[in-house]
Amino acid sequence: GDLVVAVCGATGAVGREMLKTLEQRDFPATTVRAFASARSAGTTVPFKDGELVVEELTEDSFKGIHLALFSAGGATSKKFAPHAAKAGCIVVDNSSAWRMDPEVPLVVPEVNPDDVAWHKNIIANPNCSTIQMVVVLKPLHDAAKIKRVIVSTYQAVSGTGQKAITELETQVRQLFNMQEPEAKVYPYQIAFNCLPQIDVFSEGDYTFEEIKMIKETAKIMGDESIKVTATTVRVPVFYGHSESVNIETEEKLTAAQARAILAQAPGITVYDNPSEKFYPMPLLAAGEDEVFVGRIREDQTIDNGLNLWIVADNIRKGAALNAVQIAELLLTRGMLG
Ligand code: A2P
Ligand code: 11C
Repeated sequence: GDLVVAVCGATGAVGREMLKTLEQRDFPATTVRAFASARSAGTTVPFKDGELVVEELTEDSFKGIHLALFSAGGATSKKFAPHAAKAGCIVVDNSSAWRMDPEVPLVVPEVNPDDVAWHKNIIANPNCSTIQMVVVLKPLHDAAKIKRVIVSTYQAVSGTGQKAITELETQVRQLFNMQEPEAKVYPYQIAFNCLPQIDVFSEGDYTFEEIKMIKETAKIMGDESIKVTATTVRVPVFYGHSESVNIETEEKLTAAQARAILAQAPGITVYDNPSEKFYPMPLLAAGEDEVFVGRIREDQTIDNGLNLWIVADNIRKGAALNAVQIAELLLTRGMLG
């Protein structure tokens, strides 16, 4: 039968990647439509061998659409997703608008695929830095029960969207031309700098990005007992988030055991050979589907602890790919079309 798919926010960094991912994975849509704001209605975005004409997203856009992948910011999702859901369209939403709503499943297919079962037409895609971390934490938790996680992130500018990609590029050009770099998207210059602030400051002087990592991890893993603390940092990298992750477990896991468990787990590539200087890096992970993990070693300051270095393409596994995988899960389970 018919399977009509909409990408809402199709002109953005993630929206474009969603279209590319639908194409690359041969998602069986009969029609794909591209939506964005009135500003870009009438422009085109590349899809397959041609292009799609961008349509303005309105409350009445969802008639006849079976599935909508949203990546147009929290405010747009808050406003339009309920209209889509009401029209019988299933929304997979990449914004933070619905993630902590108890009526909305928050899904990473490698971790909690069964949570799609209870959706009410809105399913949330987690934050990119959370997704790549839980893909790795889940198999270790199943094996040895994680008690505590300490994570520090090194996040690419593409996480902020297209305008931040342009800002880093422009600042680098300005600096090489002896000009004063202009900071518009970030509060400070991002070129050749690191900003220990992602999103706004909130409770207890944690940033909202840090709070997302803490709360989303508990919801996805379905275990409130895992304690998470986070420091999230923006670095001058275009694509690929990196994370230094320290875990404390109930049971002992040696580094070799952890490596073996992760090598078997879905969605993960263990890339860990210090003697050959093999370790994950953003330049290695960019454009790839897998979550890369390396630098796996025992924490010598506690009985049961491990250190890990986790890298993934934040636009792919962190956003577009995870959303399309959720859609594929709906298809496999006969919940779509
Ligand atoms: P537009 O290009 O028309 O502004 P990014 O995260 O890369 O900044 O992209 C954000 C995406 O969300 C863009 O596709 C943008 O479209 C879209 N968007 C922003 N506001 C709205 C809105 N009110 N309705 C629909 N799409 C929106
Ligand atoms: C970043 N993690 O790298 C953010 C982007 O909640 O979906 C994604 C924000 C979100 O800036």
